[in-house]
Amino acid sequence: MERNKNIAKLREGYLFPEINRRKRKFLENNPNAKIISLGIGNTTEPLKKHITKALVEASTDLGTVEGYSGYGDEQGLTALRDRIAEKLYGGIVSGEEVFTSDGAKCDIGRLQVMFGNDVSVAVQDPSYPVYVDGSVIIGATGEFDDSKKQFGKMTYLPCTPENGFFPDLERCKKTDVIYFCSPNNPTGAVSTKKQLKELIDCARDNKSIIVYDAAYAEYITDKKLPKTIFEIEGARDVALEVNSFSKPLGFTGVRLGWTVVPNELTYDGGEKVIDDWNRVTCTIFNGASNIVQKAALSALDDAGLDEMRKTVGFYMENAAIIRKTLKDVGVEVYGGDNAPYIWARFPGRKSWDVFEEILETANVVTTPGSGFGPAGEGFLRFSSFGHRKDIIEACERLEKNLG
Ligand code: PL4
Repeated sequence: MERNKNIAKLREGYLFPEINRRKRKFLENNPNAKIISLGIGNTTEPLKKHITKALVEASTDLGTVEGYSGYGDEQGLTALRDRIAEKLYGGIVSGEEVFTSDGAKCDIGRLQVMFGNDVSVAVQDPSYPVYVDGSVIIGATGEFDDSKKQFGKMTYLPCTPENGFFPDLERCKKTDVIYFCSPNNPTGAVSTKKQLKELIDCARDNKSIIVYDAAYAEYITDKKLPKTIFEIEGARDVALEVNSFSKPLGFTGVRLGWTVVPNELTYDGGEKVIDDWNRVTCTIFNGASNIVQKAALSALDDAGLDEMRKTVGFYMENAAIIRKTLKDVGVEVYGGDNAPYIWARFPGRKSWDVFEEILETANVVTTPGSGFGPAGEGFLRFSSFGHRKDIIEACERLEKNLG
């Protein structure tokens, strides 16, 4: 058979494996180099006691007649759906609107399958590559325009220091699906309530659906900033939200996320999106792990929530260290105060060139901003996920080599 033509349209490799490829190549030539990664946003700290105990207990239960369970509901464990709605959304969404899953990234892929390829799509530029690359795979983006470094049928919404990382919404007036991430990966910017209201009004006026990615919501410490789009009036009519335990709990390898689809969200013809999401979920997904879902219930009791705050607090201290180091050596930095990413500008330079230079001189891996979209050119993303000693050493090396 012939290869799916859309796969051939994907640019180079997927960003994160490409970073690992370059790191491996560097190590082949410099086998003694002690590389520290501030690149991929991958959690490093061990799970905390309360959640580990819950995972062990849930596993042990499976070895008993009374505790064994096979396939569960595709939509997720009812008790967990209810607890997410109560503890993380303060009851502004209902448990029936929460669908648990094996992660936010996987849900984004399934949402793309649900929307199909006959939709127009807008993304923040820069943005998490899955929104664009997943849309490419299903054939919703048109051809890649090399001169503009973007796909022809896709609307890119530049988010730069100059516009306070909030896009000009005039540009997405004719789009069906708008991917919007806050706290943002990679810029670390968090949209205000007022900005989200503008986005919601724009979506309502243009009959767009917002896919709101809140994977870093727990990193918001400023009480004035919204943790979920559903805090904003009108959101239930135009938005759905993907979220994840990966970053607040260290579940990157354990895998557990969820998507909230409000009952009011409909297509132009009045059909309910939640019904389609239910249908897609039941058809191509078999439910999140029963062990992990049972354990996640404990993550949302008082002791679990306290552990979650500590995990987030640890990585945010790392973020403060990285941010200060870069600032002190004169680099223009953004993010890192309500998000685990620091977005650093290197004027007049190509992102991959600065990536290579820092890899060679400081043996520190970063993520090149251009990998997140054309507006990311000239920037690097620094991730705060790392052991404290590695963060401190990486910062000492950066100070020496960038200073
Ligand atoms: C590397 C905005 C990281 N191989 O773990 P999940 O699937 O629940 O959540 C993934 C996710 C969803 N939404 C946003 C994200 O930033 C992420 C994770 N991104 C990064 O460094 O940007 C991990 C990337 C991983 C990947 O491709 O996702």
